[in-house]
Amino acid sequence: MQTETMAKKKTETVATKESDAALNQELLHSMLLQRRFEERCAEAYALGKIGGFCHLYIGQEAVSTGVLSLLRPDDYVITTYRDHGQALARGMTPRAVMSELFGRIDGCARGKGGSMHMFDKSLNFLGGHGIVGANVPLATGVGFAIKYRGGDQVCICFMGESVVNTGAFHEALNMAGLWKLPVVYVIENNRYGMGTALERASAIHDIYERGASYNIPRAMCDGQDVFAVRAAADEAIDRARRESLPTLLEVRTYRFMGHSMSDAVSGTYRTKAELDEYMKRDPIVLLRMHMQENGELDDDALHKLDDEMKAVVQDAWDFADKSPEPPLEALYEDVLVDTTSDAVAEPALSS
Ligand SMILES: Cc1ncc(C[n+]2csc(CCOP(=O)(O)OP(=O)(O)O)c2C)c(N)n1
Ligand SMILES: [Mg+2]
Repeated sequence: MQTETMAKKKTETVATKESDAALNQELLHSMLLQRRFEERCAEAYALGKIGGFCHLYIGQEAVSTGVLSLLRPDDYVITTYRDHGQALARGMTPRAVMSELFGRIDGCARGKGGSMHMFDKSLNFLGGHGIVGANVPLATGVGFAIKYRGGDQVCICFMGESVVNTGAFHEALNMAGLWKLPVVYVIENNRYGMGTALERASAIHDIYERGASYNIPRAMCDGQDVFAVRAAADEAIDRARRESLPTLLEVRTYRFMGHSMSDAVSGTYRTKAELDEYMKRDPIVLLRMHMQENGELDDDALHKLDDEMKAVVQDAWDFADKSPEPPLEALYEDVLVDTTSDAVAEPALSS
């Protein structure tokens, strides 16, 4: 979700942003919506209302909110299967996201995509992709299309840290470096790829350094601090928009839930003590405390906002519950697109 306040403040300094109560309120709103939404997803999954895979984003909300709060409506976003939070932060309605999770016809992909395939063309939100690394070449292609058409949009490509060990990542970053494409590759380093710790899978632990191989500007920031994410993302987005240059941005974060709903919260690959330590830096608590210390938020306002978010999510649940399942014939629809049809508009060559 990008509001006027968020856009207006995007070029100001972090110090200015930190003291901006209205902006902070919007950031808190965005992050709290994602958190309350996904807590109910876990409940719905346990009740069998959501089928298939379901990967929660809880703990990483400062990344989606921090980055996407800086975008223009005509920019592009592409992501992985851990996509509910980003879909909401980009402005998809909780009703459309919940209906998709419930496999219902009012979902963004008419209930046929499910948790891993959130998509909204009107928001230039290009998924939701289940194959690790598959969205990275697509993002490079979007960056190429922007440049070819002479536009000044930016493409944000979210991925987990495991992606940097796939071949597609290297091919795509090489092309982005070579052709100077306006893509910000955001690595959400939550330290684990399923049950495998980064240190067991990667020869390099400072992942952002991988950008050096392709002469791509690179940076790293704290993913639990929404202001730090915004500051780093702002620089990368500006570089893409003004100079048409890619950035590899590593954001260090942590997931508070298991890899997916079929994985225990701490499991055998990480200890409860480690999880507890990271949970002390809950991004929502950090922002809330900052606002409380600055006198921007009191207990009443916090409870009111929280109640509002819970009501919005309850409304999404009720709406999804009432939405019909797609009919059987729908299986044959939306499979192939006729690219020769007049219905497909010719791409504009300039913005
Ligand atoms: C090509 C491919 N190989 C394996 C998988 C199975 N898989 C799903 S998620 C995942 C781990 C990805 O970890 P990471 O990129 O760090 O993202 P995170 O889940 O931590 O957000 C794997 C191996 C897959 N989906 N695609
Ligand atoms: Mg990971």
